[in-house]
Amino acid sequence: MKTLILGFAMMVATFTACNNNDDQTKETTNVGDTTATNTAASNAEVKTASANEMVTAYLQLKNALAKDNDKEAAAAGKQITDAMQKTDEASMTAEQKKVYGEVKEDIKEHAEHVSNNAGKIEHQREHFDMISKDMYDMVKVFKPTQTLYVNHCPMYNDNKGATWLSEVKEIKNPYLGKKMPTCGSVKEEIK
Ligand SMILES: [Cu+2]
Repeated sequence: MKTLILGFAMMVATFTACNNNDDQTKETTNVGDTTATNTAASNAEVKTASANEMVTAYLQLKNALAKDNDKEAAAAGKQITDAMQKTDEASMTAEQKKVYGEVKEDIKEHAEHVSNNAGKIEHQREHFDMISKDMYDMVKVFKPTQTLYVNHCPMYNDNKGATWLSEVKEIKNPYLGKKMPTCGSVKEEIK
């Protein structure tokens, strides 16, 4: 757990730097924030916890990266943050609220980077790696409506490896894409 927290601290440092290098990212984020405020107001009546919508958007992101499609990945990143706008924490159990509270800022930040980085698929994949860790924690407490498979690719990131969630048992690697579509194996089933 300590290693994980340290890891996140280091990632935050890295991504701060990455933000500063990208004026366009800032601009887009600002526009996004304004829209987000409006969306939040108009969705005040949406009562359904959007955890499942987040998972659906995450799976779209995963499938876009597996196809090497950076534009679809960017759109899916936006869908993740849109789903989060609708989240109703009052409808969550204490355990769900705790886990969601721990991961929400992190997921939001990484999803924003994914949506702001069409054209830089390797950069999107770095953020997808982080989102995948948070989504894993989430689906452990928000029972998914469909069976999810926890897959692992040992080669990504100079053989440090990375994990992702999938709705299908068949391996379609989102980290290596068409270069090595079947690299990886199923580690766990969540239902
Ligand atoms: Cu970034």
